[in-house]
Amino acid sequence: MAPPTHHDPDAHRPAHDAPAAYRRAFDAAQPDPERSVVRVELAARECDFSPAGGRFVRAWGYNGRVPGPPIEARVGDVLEVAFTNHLPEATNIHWHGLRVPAAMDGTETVQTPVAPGESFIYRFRLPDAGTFWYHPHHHETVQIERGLHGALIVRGADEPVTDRERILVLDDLRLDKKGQIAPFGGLVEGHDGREGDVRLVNGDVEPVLTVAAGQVERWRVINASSARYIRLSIGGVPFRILGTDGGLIESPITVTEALLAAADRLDLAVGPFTEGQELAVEALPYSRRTIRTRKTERFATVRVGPAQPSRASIPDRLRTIPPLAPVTAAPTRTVTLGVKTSLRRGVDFVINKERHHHDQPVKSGALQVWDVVNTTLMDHPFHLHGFFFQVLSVNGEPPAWRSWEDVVNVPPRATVRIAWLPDDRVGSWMYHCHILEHHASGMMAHFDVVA
Ligand SMILES: [Cu+2]
Repeated sequence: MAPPTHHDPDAHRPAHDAPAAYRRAFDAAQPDPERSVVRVELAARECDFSPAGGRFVRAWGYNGRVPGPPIEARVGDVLEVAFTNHLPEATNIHWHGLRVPAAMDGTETVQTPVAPGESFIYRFRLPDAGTFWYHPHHHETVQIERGLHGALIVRGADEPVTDRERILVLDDLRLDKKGQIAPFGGLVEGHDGREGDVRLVNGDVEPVLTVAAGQVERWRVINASSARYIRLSIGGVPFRILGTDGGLIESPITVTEALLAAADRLDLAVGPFTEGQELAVEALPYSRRTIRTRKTERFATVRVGPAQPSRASIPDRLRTIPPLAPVTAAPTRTVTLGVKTSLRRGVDFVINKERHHHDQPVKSGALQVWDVVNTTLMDHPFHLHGFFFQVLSVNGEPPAWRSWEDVVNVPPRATVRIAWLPDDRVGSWMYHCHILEHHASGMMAHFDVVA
């Protein structure tokens, strides 16, 4: 998107009462006076797309595309999205991972869903660089699955230099015998969450990604699946993790695989390769203790073409992430992910034993240390709206490196301790499991940030 510019005085909103660590992160994001307003028009409507290059699948897309158009901007820009709903049902847009004001979070708590034929303007400043995404927060099991989701990329001033950048939105679709999106529901789907056998990269089935030999690419990977976990491998060769949900990590980490829970993002440095190499971009088996299990499955193929000169430069130090709390910090709250049997629905996914739990408010500037306790026998991707957190420990063990996250996987019977700081963005927020069927079942909670 070409960012047209005009001066916007009210976009500058200091976080005056946020404690030091968070304020530093926020100050670093203050826009310069030359910042831009990025204006985007999004319309949700029924559309056809052909993931297998043949048969058309009836879908719901933003601007007639699945996934929706990527929105690209710079830190400090103001994003203004004029949204129109041409769907046969109400919808809204949640800006996943963005530190927006509560009123712009796009949930039903803060906004009446946009009725068919109606419009709404979302407008907020982009304080952080990173790989984010947008999707409805209404009837998600159907709306996101049918194709309503897109990437939102915010670039910072000091990004590592790579030769090429790709956005890879990974998704899966469950099609019926007629090749159309299968009807929603059923016991297995309610328990496991919906997974499909058609695996998509940017709406294509197993595309070939041609990479020039000798070059290093930045891949911004988004797991837009309803429920699927992707244990990502690139032909088994090493690649570097540069960033996670909340932007760059402190130093690149070299791995041969990385797990993306549902709604997770990872920024990777991939390559260099040698000409003629062919590598499978695939999901290795990962058991999240579901009824249905999966083998290794391919998402795409990397084919390495003739060499091109490289100007890639990835420093050993990407940025500093000040720790929000010591690993030993005592929890201020326990969030318990659980299941309950239900005569009517079979099983309910709950938080603190309650469907659609109402949790206690938190105070602006008061450090939060939460134990997210999974009492169930399956994994759940925990998502906090509007704020990044740091993982302090998983079952008492500190993680190998520090990062800002808005999604963390909570393994079965595990306790994940997170720390986060509510700033001055008072209002209604929520957290929930990002397996869409679990969220819909009730594994979510509302809470307020109060002054
Ligand atoms: Cu869940």
